[in-house]
Amino acid sequence: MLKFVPGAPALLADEGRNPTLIVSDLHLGFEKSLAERGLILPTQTFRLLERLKLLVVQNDVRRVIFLGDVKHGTSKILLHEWSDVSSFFTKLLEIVDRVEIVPGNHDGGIEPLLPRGVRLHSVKGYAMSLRERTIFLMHGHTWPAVEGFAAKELVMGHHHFVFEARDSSGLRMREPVWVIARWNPAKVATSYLTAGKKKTKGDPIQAFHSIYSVMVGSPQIIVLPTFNPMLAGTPINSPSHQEHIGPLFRSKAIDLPNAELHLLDGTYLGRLSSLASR
Ligand SMILES: [Mn+2]
Repeated sequence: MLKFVPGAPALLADEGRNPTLIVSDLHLGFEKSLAERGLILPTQTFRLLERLKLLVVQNDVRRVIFLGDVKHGTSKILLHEWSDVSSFFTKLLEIVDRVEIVPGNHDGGIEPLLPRGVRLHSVKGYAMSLRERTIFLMHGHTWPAVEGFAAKELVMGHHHFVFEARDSSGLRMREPVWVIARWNPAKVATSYLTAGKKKTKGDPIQAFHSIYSVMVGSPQIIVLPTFNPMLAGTPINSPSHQEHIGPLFRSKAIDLPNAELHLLDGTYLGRLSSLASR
């Protein structure tokens, strides 16, 4: 069972006594890129660590899984990331047994920064068994591994979704949102087959099954808001912002009009189709 942590951009995968905490998009070291644009901010790494530790303690967590973009620098490792990222994980490992990362597009070259004991999963995601169910965990910048198409739940980050509203005087407010959606199985199968340059004649779900031996299901898709509250968001109700759109959303197989939006405190905003024009 997956539970939303009230007031926090975090999920608990409940396996009985000690649930697993799932978070995404910390972008450790993001202050550096702000400094390049003139905004000087002290390092936020250890504030984020304290937030995380609080959730660990409050929920008796023994295992933490990061759904990518743990760090901010992409192609090359920025100098200050060496010490910050390492000590972040070293300190986290002092209070939990297991720390795991499903890498995102910002996590290139992260391996040498990680202390022993941190497990790195495939960039295509990780199938987590939770009692009889499989929950597929991924970052969201790539297609999931084929086994992800059969999961009961698909959890990802990457998109940094926020809900944007304007009041009558033109003031803009943005709030991080949980996005819960479904895909059209035939459409997603077609898009994946097309992306892989496979023939798509006939029933795409059958074609997918005969090539990959996986039956495309109809998972509940959950998109995590960023754990780092200081990142710029992508307004899901404003189509002009497409910066973080991964292949799943780009394929248009996800039923966005019927996607359900919730604020971090649990407030249900409604379906996107009823909110988009505000
Ligand atoms: Mn990302």
